[in-house]
Amino acid sequence: MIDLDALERDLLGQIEQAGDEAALEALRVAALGKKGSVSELLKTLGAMTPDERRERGPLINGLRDRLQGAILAKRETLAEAALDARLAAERIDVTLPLREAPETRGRIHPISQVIEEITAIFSDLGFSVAEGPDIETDELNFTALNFPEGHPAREMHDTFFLRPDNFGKRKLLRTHTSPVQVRTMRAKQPPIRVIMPGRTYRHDSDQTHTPMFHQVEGLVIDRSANIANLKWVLESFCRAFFEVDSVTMRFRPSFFPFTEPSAEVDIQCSRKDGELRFGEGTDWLEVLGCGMVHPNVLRNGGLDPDQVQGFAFGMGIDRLAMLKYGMPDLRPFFEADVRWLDHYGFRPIDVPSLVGGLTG
Ligand code: 2NL
Repeated sequence: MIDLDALERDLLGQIEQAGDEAALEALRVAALGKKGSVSELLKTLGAMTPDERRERGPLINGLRDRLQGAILAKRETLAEAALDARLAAERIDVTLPLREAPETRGRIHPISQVIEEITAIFSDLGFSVAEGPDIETDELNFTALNFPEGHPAREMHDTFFLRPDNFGKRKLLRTHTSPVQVRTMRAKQPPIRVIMPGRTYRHDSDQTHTPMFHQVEGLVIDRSANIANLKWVLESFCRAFFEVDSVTMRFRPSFFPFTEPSAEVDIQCSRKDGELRFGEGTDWLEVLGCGMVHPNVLRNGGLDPDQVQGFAFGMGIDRLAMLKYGMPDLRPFFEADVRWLDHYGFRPIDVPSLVGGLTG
């Protein structure tokens, strides 16, 4: 006859040792399942004499009940242990700083920021914004702007030319944003007050030049637009852009084929301990070029120089960004280095406006 005490010790020992719920379930099936060892023992009761059954019945049933109890208790212990392990593994430290969402994590490139600043300032002065294609015709980039055919000024621009088309006409990457001004003159009637920011291209590359750079030009045309108006517009712009109460400007005579007279404009500044300050000091910093629109350019734009006149100006955005934000080198502007952008970039919510403050 089978030793029930030994069987119970053995099974209880195994239950105690079960490492997880699957092992425990396997033990339950092996003992109490349909063909389990204890179930088989219960089946033997039927073939016993009534006396035997009276003696063995309670023993085997008792064994089954204790095993069931032990399995139930062990199952609870294992479930608790599994939950503890999961809680430990999935623990979240709520005191850690939040990772920023993409819309606040991203940075606006300084050039985009400066274009927005310039646009905000000129919008306030009543200018609208125009844009044009980067690939232009020779006619719009040069001829209409009073660069005569074969004139050395065309060479001075170090132009990138595209392959000539079937008619022998070669397009080019615009060397300045002025073609947009001609397009504007041809499309709109004066009064015209418009700025055009955009990419421009010249075959030039060193510490202070990149083959692609950014310009903004402005154009004002009406019956009486004059040099006094030009000076006021440029002074207002510089005060707003450099965020100072007053600037002293110097207009030096210069030459551009598309303006007459022409001037280059410096603003007064000081350099103390490597820090550049505007509106004071004894140094001069060149910031832009300007002039009265040449009568030939007005004519090429479909306007009558006896009826209307105007002024125009142009400046390099990249250089303005470097000056304003103290960036010593132009080249990282176009290297797409996220670490540089993290340092010099602007938060997307810092939208420049004259009421909110240009740079917050
Ligand atoms: C500079 C100087 C300038 C203009 C751009 C212009 C355009 C037309 C007619 C007349 Cl359609 N002028 N643009 C005028 C003077 C100067 O740019 O140093 N730019 C970076």
